[in-house]
Amino acid sequence: MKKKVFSGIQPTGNIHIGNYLGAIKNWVDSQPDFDNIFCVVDLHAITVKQDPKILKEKITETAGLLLACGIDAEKSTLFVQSRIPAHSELAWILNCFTPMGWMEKMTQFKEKSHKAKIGLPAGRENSSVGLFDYPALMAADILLYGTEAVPVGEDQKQHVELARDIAKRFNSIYGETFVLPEAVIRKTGNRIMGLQNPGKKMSKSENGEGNVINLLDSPDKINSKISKAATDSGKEIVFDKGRPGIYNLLTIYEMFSGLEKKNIEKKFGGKGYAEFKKDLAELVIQKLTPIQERYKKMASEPGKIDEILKQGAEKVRPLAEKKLAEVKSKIGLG
Ligand code: AQP
Repeated sequence: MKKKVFSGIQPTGNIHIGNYLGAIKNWVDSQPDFDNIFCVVDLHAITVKQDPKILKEKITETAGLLLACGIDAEKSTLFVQSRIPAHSELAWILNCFTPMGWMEKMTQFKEKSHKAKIGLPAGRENSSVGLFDYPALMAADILLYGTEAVPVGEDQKQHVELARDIAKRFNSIYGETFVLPEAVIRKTGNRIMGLQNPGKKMSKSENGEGNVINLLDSPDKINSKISKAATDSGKEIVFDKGRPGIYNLLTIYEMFSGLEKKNIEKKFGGKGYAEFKKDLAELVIQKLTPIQERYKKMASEPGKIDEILKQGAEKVRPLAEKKLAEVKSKIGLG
């Protein structure tokens, strides 16, 4: 029996190399070994303000990019979260078993809440209850499918741990119901930082354009963004965590090239930042070009991505409904 894996991505903007190196690449590589379910988590996306027309486009684009990155619909299941109402229903039930104190400890809410706009005047009230409660929905996503492993970037580890705690609590009250999930985090690339502000993670919605390399960026854009990326006043091209700019660029190089750290340092020993950045840009362009080509081909075939998503939803629906029925019956709602 293959291990059950679930992971999701928000259609909140342009998918970037942080999402790719921290999560998607892991998902693609793990396909032969695991029983995978991947989800475009659009209900999570609406925890912050979205333009409905753009959101609709981004749902399809995100799914198309996952497929272009190598998610194979024959080996893995890909669907859109809101098409399976059991996610929302289980999230509500889990809310009622989650102590406020547990939710209040979530650092992502603290980081996002002051920027998360839902259209009210400036101030703390600008963040939605949904943003605060995001981890309960994520727990529902994971627990509905008997998930054992959740491959994510470092930023989502705390949410997976919360899902595990909620599952444990529910099981201790009602008996064995949920499988306890574990976060799977890559040793390298689990937190790709912004190019201009390497003190903050690369993010779809929170950084300026120059901070992020999007999977669909043109070669010119990639060249320009990498050439302007922050380094420092030092000269040596070495993996030194005390020099976050160059460390981040080297990590991106390591992830895309598959070379070992010591070999990368050797390759660029005695060379300057400009030469390293030029090589890095070439490497990123070389790795992203096939993804972009596959994406363009897929996007040019009307209805193809939607059909894959429809089939994915039909595959997971009975699993989700069965687990929800079990939960409802145990708590007296069935
Ligand atoms: N900078 C990052 N480095 C490594 N992994 C990352 N991930 C996100 N940013 C980085 C991982 O990508 C997966 C999908 O992320 P998400 O869309 O669910 O939401 P997020 O973590 O909030 O990502 P963003 O890009 O920062 O989106 P916004 O700006 O909309 O919040 C996750 O596994 C995540 O860990």
